Amino acid sequence: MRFYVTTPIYYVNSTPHIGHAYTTIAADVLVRHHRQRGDETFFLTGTDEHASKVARVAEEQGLAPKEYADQIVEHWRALPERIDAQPDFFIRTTDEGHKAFVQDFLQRVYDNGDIYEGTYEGLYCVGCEAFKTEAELVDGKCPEHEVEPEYIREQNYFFRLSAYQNRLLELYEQRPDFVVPTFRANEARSFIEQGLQDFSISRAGQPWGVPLPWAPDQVAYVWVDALINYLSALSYAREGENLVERYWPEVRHLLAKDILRFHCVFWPALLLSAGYPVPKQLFVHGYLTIDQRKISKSLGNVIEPLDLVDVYGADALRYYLFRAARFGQDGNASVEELHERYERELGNDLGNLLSRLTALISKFRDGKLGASGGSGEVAEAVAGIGREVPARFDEYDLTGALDSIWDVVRGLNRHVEQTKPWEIAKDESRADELDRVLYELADGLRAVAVAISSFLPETSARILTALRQPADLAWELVAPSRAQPAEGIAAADPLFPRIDLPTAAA
Ligand code: ME8
Repeated sequence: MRFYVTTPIYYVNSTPHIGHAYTTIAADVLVRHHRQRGDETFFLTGTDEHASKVARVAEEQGLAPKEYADQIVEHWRALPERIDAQPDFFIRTTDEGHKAFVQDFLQRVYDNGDIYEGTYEGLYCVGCEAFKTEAELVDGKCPEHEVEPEYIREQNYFFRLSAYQNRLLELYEQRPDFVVPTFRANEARSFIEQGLQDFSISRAGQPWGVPLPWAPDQVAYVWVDALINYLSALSYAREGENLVERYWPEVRHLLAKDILRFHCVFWPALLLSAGYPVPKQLFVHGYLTIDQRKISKSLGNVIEPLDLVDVYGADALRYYLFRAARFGQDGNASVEELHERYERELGNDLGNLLSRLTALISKFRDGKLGASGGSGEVAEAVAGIGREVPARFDEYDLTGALDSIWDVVRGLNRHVEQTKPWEIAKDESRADELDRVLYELADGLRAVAVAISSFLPETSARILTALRQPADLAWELVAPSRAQPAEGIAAADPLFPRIDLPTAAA
């Protein structure tokens, strides 16, 4: 199996915030999980640079747009590493390889007769980088950015989106899981059913962008330029190789609901026109809010995700974001809740389990773990997540995957309380029983470490090391009785040490 996942490419008019980290982490969790299943994976993220708002910020700073982008892109390049994400390629829309591909793509659409010249007269929201109709405004303002759009009149080129209405409806008819969750597919479909208007695919008024091959005095509309990244990257990410055939048919786009129409309507139509297959699947997640407001650069209401990572570590943030909201739905995140879950779920449920278990093995068995069969409750629970978690992942239900794994973590803690290894240890005649109980617990925690590794890569490795188990993360190992006999197990340091609630970040 092949699995190619993308994040939106982010605007460089500002620096990354937790909302961007959210999608990038989700993509990384998915990709790591699929690698565990033995899939051949590719993970793409990057930056969208040819926006008018980028040119404007550059001008405010007295820099040429490219000069400005070259500086700020370093913050974006640093994002994946700070949150322990491992993209295979980082695309910038200012890459020469991308620009050449965009020109080729647009030429194909042009040659297909889907582009015509016209006059655009109307409103444009620079925040959305989108043309707006009166009907989309609330009190004359863009509801997303809370600013009045600008009036534009210019001669430019239009894409015949209206000609694709029926083909798009057929696509949604034939592939009920083209867009997930289903309520998002319905949203896209009803937008299509209302009737599609042709849209402008070029801008005459601003020079920052990719010149149209047939009219180089105009640049490609930033959204068209940006969407093509998902395809263009495959053409030059690996020198001397074209990955388009290998990965394009397997692409899954991750995005939030703010950019649903561009991805679920405009993009498949552009691909059909240029003669490429439409994406395999799009997953549209909700917004993360703080105090019920969208965390957004334009509203000046921003949590700096890198700050939370400095305090709690990347693993804790990777975990918490899929607890704050059921992945897919909107949800509210707060530093207080992160702190509380860090202490209760990561520190107590998972961290203490490892500390207790390694202390017991060290104290009563001199750090040795013998081979012993596992059956019964713990083994069943482990076999259960071996089946259940991949099914959750196949539905992008990252929160459900965490729920399943956490049931086992809690079950293991209950098992410690019920079996009371420290009591068994008092009675020499129960030595075999103690061996069996310690093995069951260690084996269960080992399987949990493998299962949780896509969310908590660093913690997972620490647990396996503490239990003196191989670092192999193959999904087959999320099964009972796979713990290897081991020696030298010592009482482990806390996985999630106590932290003072940071006041600055709250
Ligand atoms: O739209 N909650 O870039 P962008 C959840 N350049 N996700 C959030 C979020 C929040 N509060 N804030 C941001 C663009 N995101 C275009 C995309 S793609 C061809 C071009 C995430 O910098 C989420 O994935 O505004 C959202 O769709 C994306 O960042 C928007 O990033």
